[in-house]
Amino acid sequence: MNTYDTITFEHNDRIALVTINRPESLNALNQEVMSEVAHVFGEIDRNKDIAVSVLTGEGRAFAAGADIKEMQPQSFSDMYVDDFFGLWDRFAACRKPVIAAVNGFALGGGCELAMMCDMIIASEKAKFGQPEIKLGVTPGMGGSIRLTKAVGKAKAMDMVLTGRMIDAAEADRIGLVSRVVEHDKLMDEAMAAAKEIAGFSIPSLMAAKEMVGRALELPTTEGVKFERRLFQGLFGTADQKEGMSAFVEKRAPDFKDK
Ligand code: CO8
Repeated sequence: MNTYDTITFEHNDRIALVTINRPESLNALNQEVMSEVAHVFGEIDRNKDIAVSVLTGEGRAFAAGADIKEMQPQSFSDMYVDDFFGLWDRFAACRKPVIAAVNGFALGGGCELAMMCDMIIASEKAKFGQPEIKLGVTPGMGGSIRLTKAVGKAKAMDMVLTGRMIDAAEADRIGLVSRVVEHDKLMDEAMAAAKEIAGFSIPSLMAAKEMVGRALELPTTEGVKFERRLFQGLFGTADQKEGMSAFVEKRAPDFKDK
């Protein structure tokens, strides 16, 4: 078992819970957080006992962005040669479903991190924004792409050009989040969604995540073909036989992730 300094990690009953734990800086994402999150999600991907994860933040933020104090002195060559923040691609490449439980501020890189997840369940107190323009920069962790794909040009331009924060109700209205729930029930609701997902077969969950992810990248005809191949491929699993037999026999399925 690895120990981490800037995150906590636990897992039970096929569900991993990862919490960013720098509340004194509103969970600002520095390189250590990035390395630890990338590492733990690599472990989660490999761990056959984990089907789904929940990612949240300690305190009053999910994450208030990349750590401005760490970035402030960096030069272009520092950023470019080190591929600064490139490791976040490893998190985005996690093949199992990840639910962001957004408990407060999700700003800049924090909003971008939430958007790398597969579902966003937001507390009614959550706030989303891409305020980088106020710092003389722009989104840099995929926000210009993922936000535009999630909410369309009109809202993405509004958020990226003005840097204004939106509340959970607006985030829900524009399709940025999956669900908004009462603040005190956030973790219960996120864990309940995770529990539902964790009851399914890991191969089918991975296929579902992969095909919806590809839907955003591929032209429609290619996406439909990709989906069909994955769907057909699932007929090579024992869990397809079990899931469909259980339906026919009017009983609960007993999936084996095979
Ligand atoms: N970085 C570093 N420290 C932070 C950050 C941050 N992003 N956000 C908050 N903190 C720190 C504050 O400095 C403060 O520390 P201290 O007590 O030592 O002064 C502590 O957290 C608490 O914050 P505040 O006192 O400011 O709390 P408020 O409730 O008054 O305000 C806000 C909350 C509105 C969230 C405010 O903290 C804020 O505006 N934070 C910055 C938000 C922001 O601009 N985020 C975008 C950062 S840039 C970015 O994310 C780029 C991502 C792409 C990088 C890709 C690289 C390739």
